[in-house]
Order: sequence, then C-alpha cells, then structure tokens
Amino acid sequence: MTTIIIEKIGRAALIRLNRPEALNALNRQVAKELADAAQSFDRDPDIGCIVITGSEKAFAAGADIKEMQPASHREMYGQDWFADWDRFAATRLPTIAAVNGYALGGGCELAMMCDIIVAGETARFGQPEIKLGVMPGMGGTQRLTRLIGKSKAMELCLTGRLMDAQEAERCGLVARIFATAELEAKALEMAQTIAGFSRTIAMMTKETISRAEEVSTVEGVRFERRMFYSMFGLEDQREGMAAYIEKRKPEFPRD
Ligand code: CO8
Repeated sequence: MTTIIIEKIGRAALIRLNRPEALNALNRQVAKELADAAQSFDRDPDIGCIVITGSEKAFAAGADIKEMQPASHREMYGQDWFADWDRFAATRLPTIAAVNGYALGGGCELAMMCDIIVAGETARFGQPEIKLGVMPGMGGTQRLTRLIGKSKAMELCLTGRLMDAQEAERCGLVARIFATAELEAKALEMAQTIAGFSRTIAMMTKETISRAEEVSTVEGVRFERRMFYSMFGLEDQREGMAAYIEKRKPEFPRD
C-alpha cells in the first residue's frame, strides 16, 4: 500500500488518501488500493464502518490529470479504467467521506460514492472538468444530479464553479459540518456509533436506502418491506428489541 494509509480504530476503519505531492489526485493505483481495502473490510467482522479522508488541504483534487492526459479511447475503454471505482462503490459496509479542503472532480465523485459526507468548515466541492475539456466521469453527472437536483448540478458542471461547505450542506450534498480540526474525530465518532449496532442490519439498511437512487418509489418500498421482514429472521432483531424492553444495552452478534 503506498497511496493510502489504513488504521483500525475500535470498530471503525480509517482510510487516509496519501498523495500529498498531488493533493491526493486519484490515479489508478489509488482506485485499486481503495477498492481492495474496502472489500477486505467488508469481510472483516471486527469492522462495522469505514471513514475515508484526505488532508487538511485536500480530500482529493480530482482524478490524476497527469496520468489521464495521454490516455487514448482504446486504452480507457479496453482496460475499463474506472472498473476499480465500481468495485469501491459496491462496498457493503457503511462509508463516511470526511472532507477537508478540496473535493474536486473525481474527489467530489469519490465523496459521493460514500454513504455520508461530513465536511470541515473550509471544504470546497466542485466538478471543474469542463475547464479541462471533459466532464465528470466517475458517476458525478448522475450522483450529483440525484443529490442536489438538475439545475444546480448543471450549473456546477457547466461553469466549473466551486461551492463551500455551507452551500453544500444547504443543498443536501453534505450531512454535517464540523470545525476543520475536529472533522476526523467527529467522523470517527459517527463511525463508531454506526459500528456499535448490528453489522448485518447496518449493511441491509445501506443496501435498502441505496435502492432509492435506482428504482421507483413503489419498487423501492417493496424492496424495503422484503428486507424489513427478513430482519425478523435474524437474532439481531430479537436481541435489539428484547434489550429495549429489558432496559439494557443490546449485545448484537459480531458476525
Ligand atoms: N491531477 C494531478 N495533479 C494534481 C491535481 C490533479 N487533479 N490537482 C493538483 N495536482 C498537483 C499539481 O499539479 C501540483 O503539482 P506540482 O507541484 O508538481 O506542480 C500539486 O498537486 C499542488 O497543486 P497546486 O500547486 O495547483 O496547488 P494550489 O493550492 O495552487 O491549487 C487546486 C489547488 C485549485 C486544487 C489546483 O491544484 C487544481 O485546480 N487542481 C486540479 C483540479 C481539477 O481540475 N480536478 C478535476 C480533475 S479531472 C477529473 O477529476 C475527472 C474525473 C473523471 C475521471 C476519473 C478517472 C479516474
């Protein structure tokens, strides 16, 4: 591992992007290492939530322009350049992007692949690809539009304007804003809360909410109901509800 640093803190995993010389620009190695790490945590019963972060200056300043600039259509298509990002986006554990500084282009798209975005006060988000003669290519045209609506997504992608953390929270991209210096601790605290619950139920909740982006409300509610009923086949439900009634802390299975 050379482009990311991994730590296990309690039941949370912290993955720090680590290319300071390039403001954490996302090259293909980062994509592979991130996807490998996330998949290995999916299989690790001791971990219940993943936090992805960068540095104070940059979460990630985009896909690596220097790596991408000479690429041909044949190479990109033939080698399916973004396949590792699909692997990362398919992570089953809940993921939190803790964004300080720049989250631009692919950096903003990586944050949007995560389930929750929390931001430091000085975070800046944007899709400036149009200035480089391209457009968002890691899911940004779709995810940004679903998250903040067509008009604002169009405005950001067509002008390349950056927005600050406050605007990003107002428009629904960001869940919470914290002081820059406290961001990592706050994100980890949130991760420990999530990881303290049933791992299986948290994964099922993530999978069900994620459906909302893919299917109609009617189909989504049907999926939710099937998932909800299936939870009654797990001891997690029996234990969680029994603990409530018995006024004690639940002991969820550590699968
Ligand atoms: N790629 C490669 N190198 C980068 C990137 C990047 N995205 N961003 C910054 N760097 C490098 C700089 O080249 C510089 O290196 P060097 O010292 O060797 O010149 C170093 O990081 C420090 O950067 P700056 O000196 O520019 O720092 P500043 O504080 O002056 O500026 C900015 C910070 C405003 C963030 C500026 O660096 C910038 O504009 N960066 C580019 C932002 C951008 O356009 N991002 C979008 C990239 S395209 C994209 O993401 C497409 C996604 C879909 C395809 C996904 C493919 C995997």
